[in-house]
Amino acid sequence: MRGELRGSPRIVRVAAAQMGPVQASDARESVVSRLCALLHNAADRGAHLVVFPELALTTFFPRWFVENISEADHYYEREMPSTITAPLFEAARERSVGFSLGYAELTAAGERFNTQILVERDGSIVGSYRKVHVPGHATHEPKRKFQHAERYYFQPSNEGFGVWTAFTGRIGMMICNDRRWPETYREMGLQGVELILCGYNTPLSYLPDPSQDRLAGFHNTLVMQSGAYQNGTFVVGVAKGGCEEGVDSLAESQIIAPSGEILAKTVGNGDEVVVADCDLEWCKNYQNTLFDMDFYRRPEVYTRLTSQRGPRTRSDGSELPTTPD
Ligand code: CDV
Repeated sequence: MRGELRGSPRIVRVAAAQMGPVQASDARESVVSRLCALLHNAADRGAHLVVFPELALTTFFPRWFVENISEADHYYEREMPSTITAPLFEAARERSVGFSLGYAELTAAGERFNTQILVERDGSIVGSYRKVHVPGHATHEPKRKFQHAERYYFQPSNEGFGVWTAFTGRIGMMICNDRRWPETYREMGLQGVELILCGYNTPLSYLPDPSQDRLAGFHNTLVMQSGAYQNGTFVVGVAKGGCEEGVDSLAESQIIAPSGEILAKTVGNGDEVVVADCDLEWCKNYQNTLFDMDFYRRPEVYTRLTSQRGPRTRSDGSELPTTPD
């Protein structure tokens, strides 16, 4: 269904469907049942679109390193929908509710991506996004309490940030670490995005710099509220929170308006649904005034944004060597 929404033509009732932990021993079928229960809960509350977390079907397996990556193949999806995930697509069709879902993707060519899809209310996949900013490390770091080996398990996508016309608006996706980078939002802002969907798994303990631990919740809202306001778009951030395999992760799923205000936020760190009515017309208040990009932006003076990756100068003024691609 790609027609008008119930009620006002451009008000999308969005549900942030937060999940509590998924343990390694949890069968995929039981996780899909949990997702279906969350979707039905959202549908009962009149939602048009349900947003699930990053890597929603499995535990956050990059916390473990395996020498032979094929030992981790069972964490990846080779097709979507599959026999196991089909009930979620059927529930969506039956309730006429769309959804966005994050999962590990293993392509026929053997490529591994951290992926999120957008599914319309008729169960059809309208968009697929593969994570661009892949954090963590690519080799085993045995000194860590737990690994964050996303750069071993996933290749960074070169496809960039798509924006799809669906749910009567312009919908974009980003995954977890992407939300910390302003380029993510701007790439979509320049395509007229009105609603950005983001799943995340954010451990509360950031091993490279523990001084950031107490700020995990603050940084989460800081980046998503700024990205929303500076691009005049709704942002929906959805966590897989709670204690998963001994690692505590941030919850605090939230729906943010183009004004930067938080419209809804979860209170616990388990399976929980919060909803908000997102009037996509609200985006125009920002996109046609203060952030009228076509009128005010100065791309001719932003050349460094695409010509270099990081700073070229040290604090003493000396030049750094160029980082190879
Ligand atoms: N899954 C993630 O991308 N997690 C990252 C790490 C760095 C904690 C995040 O930005 O939240």
